[in-house]
Amino acid sequence: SWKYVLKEKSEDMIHVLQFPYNGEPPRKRLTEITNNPDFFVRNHGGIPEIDPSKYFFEVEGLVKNPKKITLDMLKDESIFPRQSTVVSLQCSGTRRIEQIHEYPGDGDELINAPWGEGAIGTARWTGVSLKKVIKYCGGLKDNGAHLEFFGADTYFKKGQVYNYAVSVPARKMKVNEVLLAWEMNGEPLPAIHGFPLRVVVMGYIGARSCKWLTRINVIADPSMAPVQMKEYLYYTPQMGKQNVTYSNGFSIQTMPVSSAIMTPVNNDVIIHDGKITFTGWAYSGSGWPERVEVSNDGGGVWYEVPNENLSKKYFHAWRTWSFECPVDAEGWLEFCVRCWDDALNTQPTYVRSAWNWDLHVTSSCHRVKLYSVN
Ligand code: MTE
Ligand code: MO
Repeated sequence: SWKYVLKEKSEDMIHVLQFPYNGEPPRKRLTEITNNPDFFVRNHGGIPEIDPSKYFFEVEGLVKNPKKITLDMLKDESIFPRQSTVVSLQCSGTRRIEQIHEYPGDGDELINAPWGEGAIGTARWTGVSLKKVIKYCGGLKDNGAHLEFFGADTYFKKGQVYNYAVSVPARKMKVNEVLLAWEMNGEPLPAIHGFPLRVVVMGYIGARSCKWLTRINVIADPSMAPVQMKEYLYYTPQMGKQNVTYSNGFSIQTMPVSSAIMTPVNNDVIIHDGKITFTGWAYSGSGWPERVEVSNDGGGVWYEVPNENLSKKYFHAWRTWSFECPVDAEGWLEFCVRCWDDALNTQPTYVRSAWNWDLHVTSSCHRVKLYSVN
């Protein structure tokens, strides 16, 4: 994978894991549309090399007319209408480092990546809605309720080799929230992001957006593959090693509302005239990020970020924001951010109320400590 990291990623990527390669950009590179070289990378195994001229994917299982579909067919606008949509992808491990600092436990994810605020990014993805592809295949059979995606990459877990595989409920496809994409921000998908074709599932955990797609299998129940059944499970905060089993975790799908401060960063010394400028992102997998608030005293008093300081609204993308926060006090101060979405969902105040055994979905208010010189 290193060859692709050098070729396709920015020099200042933070390498979170060497192999499988996992990396995130420094926070300041999280722009409204994230540049491809700055987009975080989450891999379970290696990066497969695929010849696009020989490439096809299969649609099979509980579908009326199983088919093999090549890239040329998918790009043929007389068969499939093309769609271009701005979508954020967020790994459920985003900001895991805060849970590790709270209490690392000894769950499976301990061997996993200690992500910061950068395991999320936003791109304009171009491709074809999976709904059109399923329609082309005659539609689902009556008991076809889940769509299982297979990647060309293999990975190892506990001595066994697997192909990457995950599934999403068919209703997600029916509402046009699953895209098969070959372009990322107007460029062919970089190899490291799934060339030649990947799935983009809007509003869901990044794990469902299968890269290097080889097969779509329509099934009656969620995928039995280990990534679906044994990873990306959320346990209640009371559960620990005495009582955690795969069957009592629930599968993470829609991402909750969350946000983060991108600048300044923790421990910065800020010399100012009564105002400190903050930038950040805010995202909700189930709706629109409507309101962002910043606190200058650890979550007591909240200031609303004016709407004109929030970037454009896209249904399945974050909004980046900036805010000049009033600050009178001097010395070490704790600032934090929270977002509200259009269903009035907001974030837990402290990381301990979001803590869970596998250290997923750190959606509590993001905090930075700054030294204020006024
Ligand atoms: N698809 C395949 N085939 N293999 C993988 O390891 N990782 C998933 C998902 N799709 C993965 C995959 C996870 S956990 C995430 S968060 C996203 O890809 C990350 O997408 P990116 O690397 O393009 O940012
Ligand atoms: Mo992920």
